[in-house]
Amino acid sequence: MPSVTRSDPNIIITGTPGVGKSTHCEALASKTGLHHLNINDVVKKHSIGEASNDGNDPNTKIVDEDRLLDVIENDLEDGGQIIDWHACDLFPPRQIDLVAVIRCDNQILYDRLKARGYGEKKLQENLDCEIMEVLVQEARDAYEGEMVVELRSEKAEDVDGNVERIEEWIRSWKRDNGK
Ligand code: DAT
Repeated sequence: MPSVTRSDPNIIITGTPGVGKSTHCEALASKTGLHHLNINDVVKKHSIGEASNDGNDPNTKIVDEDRLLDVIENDLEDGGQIIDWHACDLFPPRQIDLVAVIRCDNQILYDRLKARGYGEKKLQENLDCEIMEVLVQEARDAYEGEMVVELRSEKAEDVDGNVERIEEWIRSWKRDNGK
């Protein structure tokens, strides 16, 4: 393994909208003290999202990925980032240590997205994304196999179990990297 300079790992928490990314990131950040890097907030703060032509949802943004990477470059270099975003293949593999793809049963996901007020078209697109395992495939295409884990987030206790599992992984990353 090449030696890394960051003293804490960078972890991507990804998955279809509504699966529980932010819930996991918040819980993990409060347990570990690592930083919840919410890419939605970064996009808003730096105005690097343009409204898409998708008339279905005015909030859908096309993100300028080059500018996004420029803006977060120093954070990734420092390490200790829990990256909260529904895409993962834009982040340079050399700066990423773990990719957790959050998964959720489709009926539960339907109910969560409905509760968010998603329209039928956007709802169906997101359910298709989950059924087709789009994010799992993207993660497996972009990162080495052992870096990618799938975690289910259907019940409240799933979050606790997943966070404990990632905390254990962080401890072992630190041991392996002499941190
Ligand atoms: P995301 O960030 O992937 O869009 P979220 O963290 O905002 O998802 O979660 C969407 C909703 O689902 C929110 O109301 C919290 C709820 N939720 C997420 N994971 C859950 C779980 N394991 N058990 C119960 N509710 C959960």
